[in-house]
Amino acid sequence: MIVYGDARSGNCYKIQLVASMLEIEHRWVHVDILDGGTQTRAFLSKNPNGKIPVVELASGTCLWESNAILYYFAQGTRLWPADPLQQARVLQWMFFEQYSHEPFIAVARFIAKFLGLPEQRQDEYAAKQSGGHKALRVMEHQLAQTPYIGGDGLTIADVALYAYTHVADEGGFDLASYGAIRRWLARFATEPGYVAMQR
Ligand SMILES: N[C@@H](CCC(=O)N[C@@H](CS)C(=O)NCC(=O)O)C(=O)O
Repeated sequence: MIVYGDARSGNCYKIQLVASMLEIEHRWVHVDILDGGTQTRAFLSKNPNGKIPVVELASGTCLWESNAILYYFAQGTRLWPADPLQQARVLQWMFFEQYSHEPFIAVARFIAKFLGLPEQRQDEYAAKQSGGHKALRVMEHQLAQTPYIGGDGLTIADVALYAYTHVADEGGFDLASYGAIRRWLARFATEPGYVAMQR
C-alpha cells in the first residue's frame, strides 16, 4: 500500500496514526502541495479532487478523503465499535471534524504555518478564530463527560480530531482554557502505536 501525503498535514497524519496503531505496512510518498504536487496529471488520476491524503491499495485502487480512509482500515478493529448507535456516534464526530473543526483550525494553521501569515490572508485568518473556538468548546463539553470523544473507548473519531487539535496552537488557538481537551490529548499520546507528527 502507498500513502501519498505530507507528514505535516493533519489530514495525512491521521493516516500515519491509524497505520501505526493498527500495524499496517505502507510506503509513504511525499507530495508537495505548495509546489503543485496535487495538480499534476498523474496525481489527478489518483484523486480527481487534487488533494492529499490518497491511499493506493495493492490492487491499484485509490481511496481519498482522510476520514473514509480511516473507516476503511478501522473496520473489524478496536478502533471501530460493533454497536450501530456507537458507529453512528463515531461518524457524527468525524463529520463534525470535517465541517465544523477542520475548516477553521486546519485552515488557520495552514495560513500561518505553511504560508507564513501573508498580509492578504490576515482577515481570513482572523475570521477563522471564532469558528475554531466554537468547535473546541463543543469538544470540551463532550470530553468533560467522557474519556474519549465518542464515549468510553478510543475510536477513529479520536484519531480524526486529534490530528489538528493537538497542533491548534499553530493556527493561533490557545488551548490553556480547555482542560478536558488537554487531558484527552495527553491520554491519546499514550495509546499503543501512537506516533508523533513530523513538524
Ligand atoms: N476533506 C479532505 C481534505 C484534504 C485536504 O484539504 N488536503 C490538503 C492538504 S491538508 C490538500 O491536499 N490541499 C491541496 C489543494 O487543495 O490543492 C480530507 O479529509 O482528506
